[in-house]
Amino acid sequence: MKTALITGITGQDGAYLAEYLLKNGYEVIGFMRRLSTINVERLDYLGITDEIILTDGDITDLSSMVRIMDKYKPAEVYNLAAQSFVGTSWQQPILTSNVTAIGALNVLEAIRLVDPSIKFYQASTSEMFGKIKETIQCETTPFHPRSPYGVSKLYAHWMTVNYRESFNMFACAGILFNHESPIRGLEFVTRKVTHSAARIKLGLQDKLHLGNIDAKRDWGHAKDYVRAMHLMLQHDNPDDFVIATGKTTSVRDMCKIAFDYLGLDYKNYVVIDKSLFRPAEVEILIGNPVKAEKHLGWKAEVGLEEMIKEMVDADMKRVNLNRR
Ligand code: NAP
Ligand code: F7E
Repeated sequence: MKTALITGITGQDGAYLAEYLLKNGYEVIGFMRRLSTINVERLDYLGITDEIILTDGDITDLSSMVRIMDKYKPAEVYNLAAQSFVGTSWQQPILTSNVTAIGALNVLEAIRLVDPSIKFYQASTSEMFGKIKETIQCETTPFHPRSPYGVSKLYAHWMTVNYRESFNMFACAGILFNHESPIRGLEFVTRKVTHSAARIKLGLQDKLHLGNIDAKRDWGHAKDYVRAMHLMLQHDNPDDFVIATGKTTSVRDMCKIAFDYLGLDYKNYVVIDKSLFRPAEVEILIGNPVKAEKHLGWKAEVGLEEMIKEMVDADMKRVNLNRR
C-alpha cells in the first residue's frame, strides 16, 4: 500500500484528492492546522473523514513537516496548502507569502532532509500568467502575476523547478486553471453565485453583490483536476503541466447559467459593487492542456454548465436544510 501525505486536506482539492487516492488503494495522511473548531466539513461531505489519518501541523512550521514526514514516510507528497483567495492576498500579503511561498519551500526542504526520493506535487496556478503574454497560455508562456497570491505561487513554482534541477528530486508543478465544485469555498465567485442564487430562489436573499463580471476564466471541475495531480506523479519523468479545459467564460455568463437553471433572470438580482473590484485584475485566462493530454492521457470530462448545475443543486439542498 502506498502512502500519500496531503497538505491542505481540509480544502476543496485536498478532500477530492484524498477521496481519489483512497479509491486507488492509498493510505492517506492529512496534514491540517490545529484550529479551535473542527474543520472537516468537506471530508464529511464526501464521507471519508474516518478513512484518513489526520495529523496536525502548520506549513509555516518546518519542524512539524519534518516530524510528520519522518513518522509516516510517504511515497508521495501533495502540497495543496495555501492562503488561496486572491482578494485576501492584498489584505494579508505577508501571511500569504509566508504560507503560499515559504510554506512550499518548507515542504521541499523537509523532503530534502528526510528522504529526497519522495515524490512532490506543487499546486501551481494560472494566476501566475496574470497579465497574459499569450492569448492561450501553456507551459512556456511567460509569467506576469497580478496579486500577492500570484507572486507567492510563482516563487513556490520556481522553487519546485529549482529543487528538481538542483537535487534531482521528483518534483512536479501542476499549473491548474480555476476548478470548482459543490465544496468550493463560499468566497470564490462560482460558489458565491450558486449559493446566492439558491438563497434568492428560496426567499432568503434579495440581491447578489459582485465585482468585475466581465472577467473571464477557464473553469473546470475539481474532481477532474485532482486526477491530473496523481497522474503527474506516476509519469516517467518529473515535469510541469497546464491543466485546463481550453474554454473561457465570463463571470456574467456563468451567472446566467446558474440563475437560468432556477428560472430566474440574473439581471434582476446582480448589483455591481465597485468595492469588490481588485486593485489589479486578471482579465482573461484560457489554458492549453495539450501537453497533459499527450503525456498523461488527461482530459477534462465535466463542462462548465454541468458543473454549475451540480453546484446549484447542492446549494439548493443545503440552503433548504439549514435555511442559510
Ligand atoms: P482551499 O480550499 O482554499 O484550501 C486551502 C487549504 O490550505 C486548506 O486546507 C487550508 O486549511 C490549508 N492551509 C492554509 N494555511 C495553512 C497553513 N498555514 N498550514 C497548513 N495548512 C494551511 O484551496 P483549494 O481550492 O483546495 O486549492 C488547493 C491548492 O491549489 C491551493 O494551493 C491553491 O492555491 C491551488 N490552486 C487552486 C486552484 C482552484 O481553482 N481551486 C487553481 C490553481 C491552484 P484550513 O481549512 O485550516 O484553512
Ligand atoms: O474570481 C471576479 C474576480 O475569486 C474569479 C483561486 O482558486 O483560481 C481562483 O482565483 C473572477 C475574478 O477566483 C466577484 O475579480 C467578480 O476575476 O473566483 P475567484 P480567482 O481569483 O480566479 C485561481 C486559479 C487560483 O489559483 C486561486 O487560488 O471573478 N469576480 N465579482 C469576483 N470574484 C469573487 N471572488 N467575488 C466576487 O464578488
